[in-house]
Amino acid sequence: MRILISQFWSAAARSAVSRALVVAILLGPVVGAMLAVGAVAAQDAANVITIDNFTFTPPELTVAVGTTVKWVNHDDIPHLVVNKDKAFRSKALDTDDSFSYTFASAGTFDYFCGLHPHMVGKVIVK
Ligand SMILES: [Cu+2]
Repeated sequence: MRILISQFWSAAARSAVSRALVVAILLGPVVGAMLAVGAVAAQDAANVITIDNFTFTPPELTVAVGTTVKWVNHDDIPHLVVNKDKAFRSKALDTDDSFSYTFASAGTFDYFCGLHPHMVGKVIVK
């Protein structure tokens, strides 16, 4: 096996082109995995509501039934996420804390901040 590998490498070393090819083959799965992780992160980002400067962004989010929505507080003061109809209620979220809720049924879910009720948002589940 060791001989096979060294033969492989000495053959690959003959030209920069084949070296590059070997690197590409070896890195392929790594790059693929990174792209896959990036895709998942992008998908998750679509279901994230950020709290910044006393504002929920986006103020209205439409998702499919079964989607988990995550709220992240970027303010340096605490906020809460409270559903008007009591389907969900977070604890006080400090800076960079998050709260997630999975919407198991369709409907319109109005919510507000339990500490600052003028902060409002809406999740529409279809
Ligand atoms: Cu608040």
